[in-house]
Amino acid sequence: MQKPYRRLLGVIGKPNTGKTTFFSAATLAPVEIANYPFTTIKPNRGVGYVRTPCVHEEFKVKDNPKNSLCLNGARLIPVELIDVAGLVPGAWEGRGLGNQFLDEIRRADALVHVVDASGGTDCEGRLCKPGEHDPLEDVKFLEREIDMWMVSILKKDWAKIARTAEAESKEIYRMLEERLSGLGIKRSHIFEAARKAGLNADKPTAWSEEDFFHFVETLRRISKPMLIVANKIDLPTAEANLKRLKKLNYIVIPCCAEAELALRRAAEKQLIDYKPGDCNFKILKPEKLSPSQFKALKTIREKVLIKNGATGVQSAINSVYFKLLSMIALYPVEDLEHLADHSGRVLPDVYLVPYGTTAHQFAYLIHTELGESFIYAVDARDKKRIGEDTVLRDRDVISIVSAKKRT
Ligand SMILES: Nc1nc2c(ncn2[C@@H]2O[C@H](COP(=O)(O)OP(=O)(O)OP(=O)(O)O)[C@@H](O)[C@H]2O)c(=O)[nH]1
Ligand SMILES: [Mg+2]
Repeated sequence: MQKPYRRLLGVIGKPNTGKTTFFSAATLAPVEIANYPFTTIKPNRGVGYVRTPCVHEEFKVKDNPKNSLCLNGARLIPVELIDVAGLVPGAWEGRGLGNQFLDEIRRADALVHVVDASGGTDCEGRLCKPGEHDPLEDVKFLEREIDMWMVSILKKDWAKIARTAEAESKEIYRMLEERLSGLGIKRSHIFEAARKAGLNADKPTAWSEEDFFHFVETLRRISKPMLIVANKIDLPTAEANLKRLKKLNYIVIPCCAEAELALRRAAEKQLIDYKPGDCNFKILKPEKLSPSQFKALKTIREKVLIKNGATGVQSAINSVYFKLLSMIALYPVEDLEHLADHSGRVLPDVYLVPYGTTAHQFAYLIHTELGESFIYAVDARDKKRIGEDTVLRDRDVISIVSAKKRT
């Protein structure tokens, strides 16, 4: 079963925008990348990382991570990504690889929409003159595809659902939840969408066509939160489009996925010192670099890193987890004095959990048994006891005291 704190990130967009490049840069998975549409047919799944400053420096200990990595003070927490086939207009009706695509994003908890900010690919991902295509259209089109997909699932028996809900005083939320559970949509999402859209959930038969569409759109925003990666920012025509994209109601991250991929691969070969999300890199083995590699690295530094602060890939992944999904990072420890687990590993684990998680809920997330035998928790910073209802904060280091054991 998927652990409750696991969240799947879907990388989506029309063909040829750099989705697989983004995915590959984030996961270092060897996957096919090419400058024509529909390079990706079967979805790629892989593990990327959320980056957070590790607490070991603050606590002045040397850590020994188990479920994550610590690179020079940066804690990298593994998260799952899925890269799917490009989406073309009409996908919801089955055009392109539409149905398959939509099937794959069912399970995604959040979406990264990779847009070709340079405007160098048309609405179906074919190469065009840079600047010729308007990436804002891609944002609108993708929203519409997902909306129409949800509408097509709901519309079929909407009238019946609405009537039954009213006549048999059944909650519309429960009925819609049943209908939409395959899309990873929960009752809380539906509840919030109806409330936000200002609709009367007791009288669904009175919803107009417009109300219904407004509900679906709100539901999409809540259940599949999305941010925009303005990719190919290295190309001159991207700058103006980035400004325009930023005016939309989304988090927009300027990105050069190609640069991140090059840096990650060079770091993997230990040619450079670079961690995902860094604003610079250091060349470690200049003698092993060819003149063209030198030039490429220099260009990345000047045109991408100095200009934008980073390549954008890490920033996008972090924004998904920390902003869109409002998650926090928690470190469970057993031995408070050494901040270690039962075998003496220091700060072994870090968990991403939704903001609002209480100490008791955290115990359950670690292990059901620990939740059941929970007595109290201790905050490692001030060594004070905290009660079961205390809401935990980002980067808390927590020891749980239970009737059976401590964690
Ligand atoms: N200039 C530039 N080109 C990029 C960047 N990222 C990707 N590309 C290029 O864009 C083209 C498409 O990249 P892919 O990663 O295969 O794109 P995709 O969105 O996965 O494409 P499909 O699988 O066909 O939908 C390739 O030629 C990449 O090298 C970038 O940041 N800048
Ligand atoms: Mg691809």
